[in-house]
Amino acid sequence: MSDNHNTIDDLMLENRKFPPSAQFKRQALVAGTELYDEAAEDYQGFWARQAADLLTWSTDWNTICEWNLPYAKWFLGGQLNVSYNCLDRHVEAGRGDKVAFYWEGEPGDARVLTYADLLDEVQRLANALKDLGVQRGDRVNIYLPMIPEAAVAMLACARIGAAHSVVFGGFSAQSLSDRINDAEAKVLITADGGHRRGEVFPLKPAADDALVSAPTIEHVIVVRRGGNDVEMVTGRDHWYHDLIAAADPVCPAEPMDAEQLLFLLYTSGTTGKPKGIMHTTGGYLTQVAFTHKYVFDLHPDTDVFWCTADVGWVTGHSYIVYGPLANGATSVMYEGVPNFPGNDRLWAIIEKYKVTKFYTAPTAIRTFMKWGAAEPEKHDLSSLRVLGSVGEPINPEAWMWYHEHIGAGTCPVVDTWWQTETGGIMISPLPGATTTKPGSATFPLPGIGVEVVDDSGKRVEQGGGYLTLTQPWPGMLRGIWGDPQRYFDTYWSRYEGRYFAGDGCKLDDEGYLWLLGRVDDVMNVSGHRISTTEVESALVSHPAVAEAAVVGALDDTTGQAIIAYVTLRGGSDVDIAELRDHVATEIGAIAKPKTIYFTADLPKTRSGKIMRRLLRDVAEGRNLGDTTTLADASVVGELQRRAAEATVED
Ligand code: 7RM
Repeated sequence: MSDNHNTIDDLMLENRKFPPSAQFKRQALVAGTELYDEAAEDYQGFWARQAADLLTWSTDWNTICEWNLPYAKWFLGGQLNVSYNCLDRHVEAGRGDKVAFYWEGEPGDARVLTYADLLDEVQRLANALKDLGVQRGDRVNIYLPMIPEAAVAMLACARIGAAHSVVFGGFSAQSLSDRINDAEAKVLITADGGHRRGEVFPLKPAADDALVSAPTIEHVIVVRRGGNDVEMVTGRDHWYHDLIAAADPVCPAEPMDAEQLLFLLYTSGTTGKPKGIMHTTGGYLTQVAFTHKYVFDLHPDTDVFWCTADVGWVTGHSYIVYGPLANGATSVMYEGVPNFPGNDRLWAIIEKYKVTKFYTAPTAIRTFMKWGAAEPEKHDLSSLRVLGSVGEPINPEAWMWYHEHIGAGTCPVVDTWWQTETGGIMISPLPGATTTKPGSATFPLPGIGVEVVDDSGKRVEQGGGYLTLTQPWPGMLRGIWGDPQRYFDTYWSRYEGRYFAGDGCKLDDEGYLWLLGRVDDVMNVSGHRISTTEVESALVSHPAVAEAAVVGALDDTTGQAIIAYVTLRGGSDVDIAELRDHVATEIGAIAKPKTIYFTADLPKTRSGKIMRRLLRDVAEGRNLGDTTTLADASVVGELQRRAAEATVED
């Protein structure tokens, strides 16, 4: 435990280590320290070499990085086109027939799109957008299911220099209109509906509702996917297939300045209105191409890459669309949920397409644990080579389960830490070079500067603290759309000269980084600052537990008391006293939950992150705040009812 009570206590000890196998190392792009050494010498020169090696520029830059805190500009004077880099250059090099996407619809239909197919459709849509009056610098909103047209729409915008703003298809009409209005978008690209959990969910009706209060939208392009009835407003609404059929097939990619706005992506944050995170062209594409290649040890001729995120999240932007396509990779894109028609759908897809690199979220892994190892055992997963994790801290037991039951004990697991704001992966193992420890994202990637600091900003060498980034990186956000003050306040005001990520983090005795969750979630029990992640990991290390969410609730005696919500693995049973003792044994009596509730589900955001703020509201008997970002609002109602009952029993 750390003696420094101004930071976060370091409670959990995890000793298992997994070096890359000799066999993996032999074929790996990086098996030694060469990239780290090069970047340590000169990080800007390192990124410049990546930009030159991985991308095709129409004009060379004259300045690698101009850094006026908090604003960075990368590759100034340089010009390139993102859509050219993702499509044309691969086709020009004779790889037009290579598969870009194996797309799998939820009902079982499938499409195969080559690089040539994508290029053709992107050029047509780009021309259609121009015909509708979209110009360089305009914003286009995208509100689509997980269909190839989502990638086409993003690339068509990039081709003509319009910034896209993708809104997750599960968000409400209100969320959509808020985001359209903030961005003042001219065009909306949506669909009639999509398939989810065996049903068609309507999108166009929600878009119509949003448009009642979104006056900047002049035209709406509608993809037919759900087959549900929709109303089309004459003059405003156009079927995608009609526009594509009529469009001029040739739309040359125009060079864009490296700092041209590529997209806005809104993140909700904990309070206030969503922030439009700004990403630009050259630096962003450099970082996503670099990280996709090296973190996943990409062998583009043989790999089939699958990132299970939705394109509505940054993970989908960077590792379904821009990273894989810039690298000329073959990817899988899947429309639906992991349990339709059965709990083995993802494993069936891996077997069908012989997926080699699989990238998913801890929330999904813990759900697979709950469903049991018999599901993946029904399928041949022997094509897999690397497994990735992103979105939340991965508990050591979930890491082990992933490694053993999905990766057959042989695939390296890369736990990748990053944010919407960072654009691409920042902290991660390189699978051929890094000895991993279950639950640790290990080390910053080459070219990335990370330091853990205490409350006063003093560097922590070992133990808990706050994660900061010490130097600009190419994919960093360029600001918050329309709100420079909020940009400075949120990220650059807490520690002078550093980016504050908002995450707790500890360093172990070998310099490994262990992410501890959002600092807003850190608990204070009798003056000990305890991370929710560590108590959750202790709970998940009990064989009966699949998933746990831990919060600090106000307590007269201890300041805050630890309340745990626990989901059991299929067929398991355990009593509360045993679980409390288990936590005490794993990390110490101070971290023993005062109360444990068993629950079939936990409240999560639509991207799968546990919403501890709501659980705190429940535990402290408050009315719930904003629940609009919840994936399933019924979950908290049930927990509230039981919290009320428990209070009566007390
Ligand atoms: C990519 C993404 C960002 C927040 C971030 C963390 C958490 C993401 C990890 C992680 C521990 C990880 N973008 N987070 N990855 N925590 N280990 N490997 O998720 O903007 O939606 O969220 O997610 O708290 O700050 S995001």
